[in-house]
Amino acid sequence: MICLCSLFRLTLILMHLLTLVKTKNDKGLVKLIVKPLTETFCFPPFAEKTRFQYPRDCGQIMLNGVKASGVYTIYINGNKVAPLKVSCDMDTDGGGWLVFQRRQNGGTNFFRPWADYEVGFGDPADEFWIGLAPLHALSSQARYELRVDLRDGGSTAYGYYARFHVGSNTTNYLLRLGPFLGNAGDSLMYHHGRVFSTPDKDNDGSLTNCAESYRGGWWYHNCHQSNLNGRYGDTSHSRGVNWYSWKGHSHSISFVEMKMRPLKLADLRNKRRRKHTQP
Ligand SMILES: [Ca+2]
Repeated sequence: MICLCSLFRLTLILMHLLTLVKTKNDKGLVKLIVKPLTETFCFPPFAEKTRFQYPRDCGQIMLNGVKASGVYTIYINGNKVAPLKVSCDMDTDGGGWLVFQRRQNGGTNFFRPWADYEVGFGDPADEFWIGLAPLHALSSQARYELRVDLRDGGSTAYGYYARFHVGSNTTNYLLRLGPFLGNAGDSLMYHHGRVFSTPDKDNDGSLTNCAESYRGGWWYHNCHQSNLNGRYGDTSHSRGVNWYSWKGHSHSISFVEMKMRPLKLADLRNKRRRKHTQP
């Protein structure tokens, strides 16, 4: 019979057996490191495969090997004490998109005060607005691109902006955009450089209260070419979920998603694509 003392000795020997492990650092350089045998064989799936233990966006979740769209936990600025549940779109145009707004059934009220728009509301698995404060923090982590996906009556369209940033609360969440691409027409650049308004906080460029008149919170100017937080299903002029260059001001679009992705992720993908297509 093996005594307890022998078992203890055997365990100690195993723990001190070391193995050489080949790893890659962020720059892709291969290096050899020495690890205890126990670590190598007992806990490799998490320690070796998860590149970002506290992913800051859906791009890093994708780089961790996640391929399915869904709700995941991120940590803005890698801050592990502040987890945030977000919706990731891993299917559209290569994936890695963090969805920050969705309309799809009218079940969530978007005619809300400043305080709600600031912190966010709704359900990331259904209709929601992530919040202006998280949007500022998220879009300040790196350089981001923006995509707006629209769907209505079996047809789809999208708008893409090569840069997306939302300022801090001291700027009233000023919107900054880069050049447009897409087949929906550009109905957001009109709002570039504008600040956010809600029914109870009129920061727009009009004598009237745009948010009150058009039933949502937005970067209203005088007043809008897009109103993606407008009243779901409302076909009266400018009040519904509008994207003027696709469906005009009197059509409320039935499905909308707004999403952001780090530009660096697209660069990485393009580099890989170029590498694979080179003769
Ligand atoms: Ca006004």
